[in-house]
Amino acid sequence: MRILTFALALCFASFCFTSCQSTNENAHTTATTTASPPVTQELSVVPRPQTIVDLMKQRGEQDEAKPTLKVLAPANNATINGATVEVKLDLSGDLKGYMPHKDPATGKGNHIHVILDNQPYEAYYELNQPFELRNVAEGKHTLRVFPSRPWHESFKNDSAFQLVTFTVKGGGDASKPTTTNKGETMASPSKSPAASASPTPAREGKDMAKSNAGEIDPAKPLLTYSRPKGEYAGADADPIMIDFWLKNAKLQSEGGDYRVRYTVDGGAPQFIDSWNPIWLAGWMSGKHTVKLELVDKNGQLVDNGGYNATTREINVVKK
Ligand SMILES: [Cu+2]
Repeated sequence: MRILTFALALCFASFCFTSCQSTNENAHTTATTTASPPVTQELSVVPRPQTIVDLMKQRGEQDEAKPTLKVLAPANNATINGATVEVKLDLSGDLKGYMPHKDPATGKGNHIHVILDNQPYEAYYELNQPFELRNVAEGKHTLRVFPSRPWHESFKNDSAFQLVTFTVKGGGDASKPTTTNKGETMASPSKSPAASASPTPAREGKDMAKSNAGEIDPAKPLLTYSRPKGEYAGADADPIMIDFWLKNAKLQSEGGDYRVRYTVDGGAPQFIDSWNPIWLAGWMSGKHTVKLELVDKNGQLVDNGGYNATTREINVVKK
């Protein structure tokens, strides 16, 4: 009887051991399965995409241009009556064939990045007619402009960048202009139904979000956020370029004290130490934030009216 009890106990213990072990294994497997997703986005800096390298070869010398951009209107320190501000630019200098123009077939081409205050830039293609900033709020504003390539990489010679300050009187929502091109729709001679009937084609322009100028000092270091912006789909979504304009500041690898810090989705900050675009690969579908900041050698933000720390939301649609 005692032997039987012992045997039973042994058997039970053995069963328990095996069963416990298998339970543990199951628990372990389950825990692992639960812990592995979601897959985290790991971005890496990759070389300039081959498609752009090939495009640059086709474009000849123009990517070596040293364009000089001048703001004819609004004049620096001008006061504009009404909510529509006409932007007129003059492009000169060593252009090597560079000229802004939208190819109607592809919808792409060289263009100027036009930035009201610290809003996302607008693309301006045909310089022979003004670009209209519509529904501009009353008060003080800055306008920043610089030439860009079809893939939105900016020209970085000193005379390419211009900044003017102006004031709008009687602007804003209350006096919203009667424009036929509202919201996201860019005025385009080829797309506007009125264009064929009208002797003067519709101007390029955009309804602007409400904003005013930051208290910026144009003589101090200024970082201008340019790209990324908006929606990226398919092949354009990977890699994605970060590009910016720097005024009155040299980065560390160019003999200066400054660094550009970028942060994606609030993650670990990374640094750019030479003034060139970078391409980041590994984006997951969905919305992302990209923050660009100008910092000193101690990692402290170098403020200039709030423009030197800018966060944009982009949307990545991978197929
Ligand atoms: Cu662009």
